[in-house]
Amino acid sequence: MFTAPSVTDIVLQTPETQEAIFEFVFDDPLLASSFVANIALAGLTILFILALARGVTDPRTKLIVVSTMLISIVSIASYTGLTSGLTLSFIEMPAGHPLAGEEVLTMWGRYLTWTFSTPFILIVLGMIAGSNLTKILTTVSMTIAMCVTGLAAALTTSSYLMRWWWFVLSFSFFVVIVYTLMVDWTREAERTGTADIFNTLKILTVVSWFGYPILWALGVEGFAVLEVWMTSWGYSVLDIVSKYIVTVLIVLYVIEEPDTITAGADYGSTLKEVGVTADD
Ligand code: RET
Repeated sequence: MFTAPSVTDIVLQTPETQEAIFEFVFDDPLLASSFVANIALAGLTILFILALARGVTDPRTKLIVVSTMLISIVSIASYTGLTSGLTLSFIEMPAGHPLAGEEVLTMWGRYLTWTFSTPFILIVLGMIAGSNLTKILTTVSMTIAMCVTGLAAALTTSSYLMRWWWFVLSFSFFVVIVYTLMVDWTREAERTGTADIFNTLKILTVVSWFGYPILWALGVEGFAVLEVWMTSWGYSVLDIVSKYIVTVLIVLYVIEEPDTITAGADYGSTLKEVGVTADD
């Protein structure tokens, strides 16, 4: 039988306003600083790239440099979304979840924006390994699939089992990425002559990327062992390694324009022999 909702029901069911979430974030200095620190670091990384890569002339090197810059550009947008309360929500966890029935803060904007940042990381790593378009596009598709299914895992409130099923789907895409990095691109980097730098980047990437599903599982999205600010700082620290540290190492390597990276003046040109002229 239908019963009219009481005033308190309506108040409880009204979604938190963006302003209320914004205030919630800034009432928790640990949470707010985990966002703001990353905006600052992403900005510094962009300035670092601009300062160091100014003189780069080779088009393939430029493509790598621009891709590294896009990682931090996406990051600024991502953390601005979180800081402003736009990409955060309180959602009610389903039965079976350790916090079942409670409203928990989910930072779903993170999973959404990784969809746009992780492809650039993989494009750069694939190019440094000297891989081909097929493998680069495969890993890019896999990471997009991983992030979108990760987003679905975080936002599913109908069933605890379905949340973990999304997690399993997302993890299976992740396995393909790890395999490509550890096997295919490692072999290709040896052939290309970039094994030294590639192996360093690969270890930093694989180790830090494994941290993300671990945090998801331990944080409020999964077993809820960690508090929200801990999960948030965890992701922020992983971002520092997987994005800014990796970017700095890449830029320091490619600005010397070694033969292992460059591909000639007409690389990527869409017209025959046009690329050989200066492009500025
Ligand atoms: C999720 C949960 C579902 C299972 C898996 C995950 C993996 C996430 C990863 C994220 C990497 C993000 C990076 C961001 C940089 O901007 C979605 C947490 C496997 C690996 C590097």
